[in-house]
Amino acid sequence: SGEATMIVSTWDFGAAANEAAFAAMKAGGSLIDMVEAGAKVPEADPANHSVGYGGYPDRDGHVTLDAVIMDDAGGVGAVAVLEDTVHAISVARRVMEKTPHTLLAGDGATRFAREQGFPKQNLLTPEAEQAWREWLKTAQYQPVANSETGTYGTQRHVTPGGALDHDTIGLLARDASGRMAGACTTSGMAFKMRGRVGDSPQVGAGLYVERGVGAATSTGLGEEVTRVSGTARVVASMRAGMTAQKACEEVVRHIARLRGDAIKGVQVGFLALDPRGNVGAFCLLPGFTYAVTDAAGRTVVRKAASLF
Ligand code: SD4
Repeated sequence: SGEATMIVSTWDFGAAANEAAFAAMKAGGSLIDMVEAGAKVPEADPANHSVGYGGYPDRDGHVTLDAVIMDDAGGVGAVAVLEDTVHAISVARRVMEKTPHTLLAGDGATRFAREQGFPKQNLLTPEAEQAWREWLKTAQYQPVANSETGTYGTQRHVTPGGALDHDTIGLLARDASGRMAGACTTSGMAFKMRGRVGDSPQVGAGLYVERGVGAATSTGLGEEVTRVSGTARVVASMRAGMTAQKACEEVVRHIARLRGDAIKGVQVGFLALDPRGNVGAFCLLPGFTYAVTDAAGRTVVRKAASLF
């Protein structure tokens, strides 16, 4: 059951992130500390080609990161198209804490990261560069549906069409009193256009948190989430009385109705948490998994139900 869930995150590699978030809580950290610590795990992992270091680049060969962090008291910070910095989520947190703004993008975001002392680092690993060079042979932008094999880190691969599985992390946490926070971080869709911003760093698309109501995050083809303000919609449905599960189902059905054939073969998944620790998850296509950690620190990976 979802009773007393403390941390949930997208995909099976979320389990390692949840463990880091739980450890941050045990060390006396705040909810923001927890979600930041969790998001940093895949950001630093070169085997994850969709987040941070080792992420696949845009079509011009630049790795550009999108991230957002949010609490339930109006605190929001985000970065989009951030370059040369591993921990986009930590830069997003600095935007929240040190600037009068909620989102910095592009060169300004990268410059802010340098000013804040984040080390400059090339994020393009030899492996990611090789995948990009392979992709350049056809240069077809064809995002394919994400799906999990059930083993950490093995689910991302280039398909014959040149597209690949691509998994963002969205992480939601609550404390024993029902306060909540969330984080979402990604390198976005592989081989995207330069300057493309996905759903992940946009409040109400990749992440939304509302005190006393719920929190939601998304993964999959970001344009399909941004188009409908997906996580804002999930939380609005919860405010109107739907369970976290029903709210995730409602937005997925809405996207399918709205888009019809345009979303054939496209994956979008939503994950939601309410202040009592009930979890909801739903997606367009089979294969979306999520990691759930309870108040005792036990983590399990579950498979979300899908519309198709
Ligand atoms: C994006 N939503 O940039 C992200 C990608 C993703 O699992 O979630 N992949 O569109």
